[in-house]
Amino acid sequence: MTTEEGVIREAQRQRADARHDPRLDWWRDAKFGMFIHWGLYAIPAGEWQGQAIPGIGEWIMLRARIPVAEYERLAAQFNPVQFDAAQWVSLAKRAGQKYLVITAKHHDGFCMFHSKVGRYNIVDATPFGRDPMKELAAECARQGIKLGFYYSQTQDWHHPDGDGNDWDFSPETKDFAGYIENYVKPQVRELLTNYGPVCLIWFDTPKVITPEQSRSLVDLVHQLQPDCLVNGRIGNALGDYAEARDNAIPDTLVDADWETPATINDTWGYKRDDQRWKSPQELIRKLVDIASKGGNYLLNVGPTAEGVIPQPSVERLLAVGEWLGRNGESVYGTRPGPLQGLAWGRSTVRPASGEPASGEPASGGPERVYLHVFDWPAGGALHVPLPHHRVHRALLLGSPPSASDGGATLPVTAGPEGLTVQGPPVAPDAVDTVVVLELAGNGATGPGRRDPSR
Ligand code: H79
Repeated sequence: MTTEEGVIREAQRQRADARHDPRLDWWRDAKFGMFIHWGLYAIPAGEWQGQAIPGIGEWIMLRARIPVAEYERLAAQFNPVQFDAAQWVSLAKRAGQKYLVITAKHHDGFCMFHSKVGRYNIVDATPFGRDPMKELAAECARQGIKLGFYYSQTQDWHHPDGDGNDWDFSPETKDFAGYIENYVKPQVRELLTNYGPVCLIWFDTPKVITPEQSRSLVDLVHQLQPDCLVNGRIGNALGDYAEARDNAIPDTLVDADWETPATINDTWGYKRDDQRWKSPQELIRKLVDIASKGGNYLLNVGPTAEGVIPQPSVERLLAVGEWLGRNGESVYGTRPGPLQGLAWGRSTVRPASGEPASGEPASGGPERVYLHVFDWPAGGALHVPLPHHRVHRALLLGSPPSASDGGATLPVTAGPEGLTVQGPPVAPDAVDTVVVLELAGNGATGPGRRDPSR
């Protein structure tokens, strides 16, 4: 068994130069994105011919072995009149998400964009007749959020030569190379030509794709839009950053550009009976956990066939956004903190000014270490194992910045085992109280420090 960290490190080892690629700067600072899985599978919503189909909702065609001719008929019913691009983008913004990635084509092969390569797409095959990707691209530009597309490059259960459908098509007679050349590439070209700047293409489940095919897709993306990132699931250890397994968070810091794609409940595509919603606390702590280990959190919503993002998702995203509204400084633009494996929480760090994190106000000062306290100590005395650093001051994030304000700074005492920060007896925030340590001088604190030679 390979560990999750092992998978990511292996991917990164093969592209060591990428660690400092400035094309990823915005993405490294973003930390939090919205994933949207939306397609025909939202109509059956986990149920086929009166049977509940186990597993994730967007896999229903495979799990129920639905013939292409039958599944295709869903398109004639797809009319998401409640779809409102402005609302979706606004939700992502209020949640504090900095980029949005939506399924342009998932494994079922149905194109949620207007493709000229075939008619199995939302404009040509549904009564809806609109191109939601166009509308989202316009709204993302208007509201200032980056847009990326999920595109299933290997699995396509609708295309006779795509991978995965062995109930309609015989695997022996498939021309997979022809499918990549004559279908995938023209569609990737459409996505990168017709929708303005695309921040990334999110490929998935590489399976049988060859190194040459992966390479040629990466090259095509970069040729069309040099700044467009490619995620690691293009396969064959290529791509601009590494992807953790679905819903998997590494146990330890990973020195790589990596991302965890994750669900709020269990499914990606809308599934009516999946009500196993994670709590806001769980989501906030996962975001912080991921940021503290150097990753990004791409958190999914699965809108209904009417075009509505389920209310439990909305509520949770707004709760995360509310927390970020007060504590965003400790997440956006940060790097893994000097303290890893803390019993009571996590740490992130903002490098001293002169190394500003793009998109955030320059810190204009010393290095700031953020202590994310999940489990507030009884009595409020927080032990911080940072023995070699002199702390200029400690304060609760969100309290007035003036050092003369007695309510803002917290008393710090140094001992042989580290520092003790005296906070209030009761946790100011039961989910995650952020204590800021401002380090005196040019503190070089380890994992979060950038190599000044690069
Ligand atoms: O797009 C989402 C998933 O559909 C996709 N990746 C995320 C981002 C994904 N592709 N493959 N997988 C996830 C792994 C799929 C595993 C399972 Fe199954 C699908 C388990 C149950 C359904 C395949 C079919 C394995 C068992 C039955």
